Amino acid sequence: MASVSRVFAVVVALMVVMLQVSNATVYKVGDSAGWTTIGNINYKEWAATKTFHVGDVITFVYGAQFHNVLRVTHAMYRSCNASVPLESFSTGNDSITIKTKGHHFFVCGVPGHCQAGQKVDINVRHSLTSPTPSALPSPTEIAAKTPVPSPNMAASLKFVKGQSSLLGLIAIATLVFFVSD
Ligand SMILES: *[C@@H]1O[C@H](CO)[C@@H](O)[C@H](O)[C@H]1NC(C)=O
Ligand SMILES: *[C@@H]1O[C@H](CO)[C@@H](O)[C@H](O)[C@H]1NC(C)=O
Ligand SMILES: [Cu+2]
Repeated sequence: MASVSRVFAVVVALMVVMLQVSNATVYKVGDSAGWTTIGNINYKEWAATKTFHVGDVITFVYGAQFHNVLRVTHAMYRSCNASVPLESFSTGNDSITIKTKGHHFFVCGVPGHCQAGQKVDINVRHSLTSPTPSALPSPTEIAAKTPVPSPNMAASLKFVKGQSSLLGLIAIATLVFFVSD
């Protein structure tokens, strides 16, 4: 009987960890319109409706013969002068993982396009803020059912979020070790 509840606890903990690890959201810039000058897409408005987090993926989809993606400084973003970009992308389907908090400025480097509004500011205000899914028990609830001290459990789960899946696996391994003694 005890082993059944142990297995259940491990499975639930595993699901929580996996959910936390796979919490990264993929955002397609401009949604269905993509990265374009057609239709006067307001990328400022587009970005304003999103809450970006570290680990999220920003995807630019566009015709590679018409546009490109340049990561630039704030000054370059403001002045639309991308003559010396920090990074450049040109496949037409560029996925960029956001690794730090703060502003990430992107413009199209084709003459006139940035001026026409093909520029976006991805602002990550917080790194670890998405809520835990409410359908599942909270990490502290699980901790109460296992011999793992609860503050450490909650802290480690929070730490795992936004980190690599390797850390998730380490957390699972640690859990299994404690639960199966
Ligand atoms: C754009 O920036 C570069 C490097 O900062 C500078 O040399 C150039 O004069 C600028 N061009 C314009 C049009 O402001
Ligand atoms: C862009 O690449 C992703 C995989 O990285 C793929 O799933 C998606 O279908 C591609 N989109 C287009 C429009 O090519
Ligand atoms: Cu362009």
